[in-house]
Amino acid sequence: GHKSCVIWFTGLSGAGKSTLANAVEYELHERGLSSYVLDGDNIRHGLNRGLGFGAEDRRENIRRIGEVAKLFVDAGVITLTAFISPFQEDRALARSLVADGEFVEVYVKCSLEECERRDVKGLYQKARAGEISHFTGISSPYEEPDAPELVIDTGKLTVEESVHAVLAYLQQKGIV
Ligand code: GGZ
Repeated sequence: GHKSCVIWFTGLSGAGKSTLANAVEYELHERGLSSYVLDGDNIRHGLNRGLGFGAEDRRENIRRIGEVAKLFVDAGVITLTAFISPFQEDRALARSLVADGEFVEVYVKCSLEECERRDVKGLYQKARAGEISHFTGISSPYEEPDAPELVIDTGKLTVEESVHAVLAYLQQKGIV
């Protein structure tokens, strides 16, 4: 058995949120646990199609994701979310929707320099060239979490080490 919860990954574009969320989900699935990843592929292209990247649209994006995550938790699923979620206030709202101890905020920490060096999708280059507006870290702020349950420094840890750190936390808290 396990407790359902939200594992909320936050961090810059290219920090490794989706990679880590999916790798953790794989391990939970291997252990026979019910889990699911919410990310841009299944949310911004579906439910939240039409929302952009201004502060108000990001707030609405995160609010809806928080509400969906709450429903998944009610259904007994360990729910992993991988969104930049740059604003403290919006993350706090998502946290407030579930019970104490059911929200595990994971700050996927990676310097802007490193994210920009990786530039997996070429978005930073476009943002620097002014082809993408409101780009997080370039022309839109990222507010670092004050008191996340976990900080994962993907500039220093391998994916395997990062997954291990998340699983160790979940075990320590009796979630898995
Ligand atoms: C940030 C943007 C932008 C702007 C498009 N700013 O690396 P990606 O491509 O796959 O992840 C980014 C994703 C961010 O969407 P989120 O829903 O996670 O953002 S938020 O939580 O702030 O609502 C990036 C792409 O969308 N992208 N334009 N202007 N990222």
